Amino acid sequence: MVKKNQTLGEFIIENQEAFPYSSGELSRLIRSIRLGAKVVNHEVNKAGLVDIVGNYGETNVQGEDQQKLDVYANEKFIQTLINREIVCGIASEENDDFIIIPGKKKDNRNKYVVLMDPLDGSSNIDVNVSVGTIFSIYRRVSEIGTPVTKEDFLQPGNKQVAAGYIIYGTSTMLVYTTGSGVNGFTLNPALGSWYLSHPDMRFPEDGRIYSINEGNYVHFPQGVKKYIKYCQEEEGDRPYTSRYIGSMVSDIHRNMIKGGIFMYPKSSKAHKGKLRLLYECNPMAFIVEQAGGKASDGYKRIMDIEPEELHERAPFFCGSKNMVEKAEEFMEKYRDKE
Ligand code: AHM
Ligand code: MG
Repeated sequence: MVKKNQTLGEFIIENQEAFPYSSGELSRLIRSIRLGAKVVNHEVNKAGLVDIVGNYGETNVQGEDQQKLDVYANEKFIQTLINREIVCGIASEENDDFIIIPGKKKDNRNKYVVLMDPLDGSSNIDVNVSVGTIFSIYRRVSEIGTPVTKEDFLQPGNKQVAAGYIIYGTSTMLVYTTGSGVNGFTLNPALGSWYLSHPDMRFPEDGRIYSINEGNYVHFPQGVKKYIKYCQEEEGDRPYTSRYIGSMVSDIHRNMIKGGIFMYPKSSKAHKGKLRLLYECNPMAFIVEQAGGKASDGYKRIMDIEPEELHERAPFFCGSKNMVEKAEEFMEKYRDKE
């Protein structure tokens, strides 16, 4: 039963049976992410005070500049999960390859793997704009007790057992699903406790916000261009409002509350878009669907894509069901004009 203002700890205990395979392992895993989030939150909040912003001087596997807080968040989440011996493997947007966690007694019998984007939207940190952490949890497919393999991570999104995000905004929130709805918890920084502030979050079926980087307009497929023009037309409840933070977690979080569509399509510059299927699209798609919204690559369900590589990208359209379906209609209509 969902009770507003419950702490996350109470919520996890009370809802344990609703978790898939409820052995307690997944609950421990969520608790450990909750801990990592508090540590990262503390550091993110200090970013304006201390000289922590700026590039770390390394580039990640996608050839992008890494910033100090990306590295910090990556290390903290990995450390927390390893120290608590809660998972058997981790893949992160910031690491070239996945990490095998052997377990201290060399017999790690944990069932779950975690995939994460430790700090999404990190180019926003030094301008005091919200950033987020995204995580996705799967049961391993290889034999328990053996080292994890790539196949444990290359599972389609429809196999996720849990997913969530943390948004470091005007307040810090943890929003997650274990496949039976979406709940949002707000951190009380004075007490270090998370309270259920957004029980059973629902994506409005319709919305009036469209979020896309229109600076890329000339490079977009025809279907996207036509859909943008449709959003801007004076008719019925249109024109819609354009809102784009450039921090996906924040853009989708806002749209989930107010109703809207978020798009990062492919373009003539990036033929699969920018966002990573495993660390960004799948977990957000799971949350969005669990809240009654829709997530697609413009043609088909994001969570049904069979991944081939850890760092692969996918075009991403997600949000209010009717808006995503309308965008898909345009994509289909102009499919041969891409
Ligand atoms: P990142 O993982 O390097 O931070 O990139 C992902 C972010 C998303 O949060 C956001 O939606 C997108 O990049 C913005 O990209 P752009 O600046 O191309 O619009
Ligand atoms: Mg990212």
